[in-house]
Amino acid sequence: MSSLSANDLHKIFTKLDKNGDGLISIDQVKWLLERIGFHTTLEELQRLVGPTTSLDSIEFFIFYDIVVKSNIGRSNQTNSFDGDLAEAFKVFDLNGDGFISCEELQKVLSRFGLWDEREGRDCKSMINIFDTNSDGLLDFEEFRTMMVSSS
Ligand SMILES: [Ca+2]
Ligand SMILES: [Ca+2]
Repeated sequence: MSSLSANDLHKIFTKLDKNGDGLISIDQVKWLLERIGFHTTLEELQRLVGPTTSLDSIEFFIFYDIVVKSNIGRSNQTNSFDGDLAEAFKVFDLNGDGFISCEELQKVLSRFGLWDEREGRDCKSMINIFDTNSDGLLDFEEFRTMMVSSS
């Protein structure tokens, strides 16, 4: 992560403000952030800047400050955590219907040697703990809760 001085920021702003109207667009801000190692989405930026689509230089400086301090990189980690979870979910969802059934949970856990019959565990009661909508299956959100609470 590189952090820029006010002078650098001013130079960058002038460069980005191609038509010289003293405003730069959110897309340009996003592009700049990516250049310095902050990967974020337009939605995320929009949340931070509010209902505007362009920033003047003062707003840009303040915004840059907020972004660097709040460290958008952290939400990056969350994204890749979700990505890993999505991969894990696919492993469990053997028939690919978007839900993990009792049988699927048991099969996959046994495959990884994580299912111990002797403990007398039963997949239904395991699922029940996290099955917030009580359909007897784990959807991605429920699966996520299970993984988060077990890690
Ligand atoms: Ca399934
Ligand atoms: Ca469910």
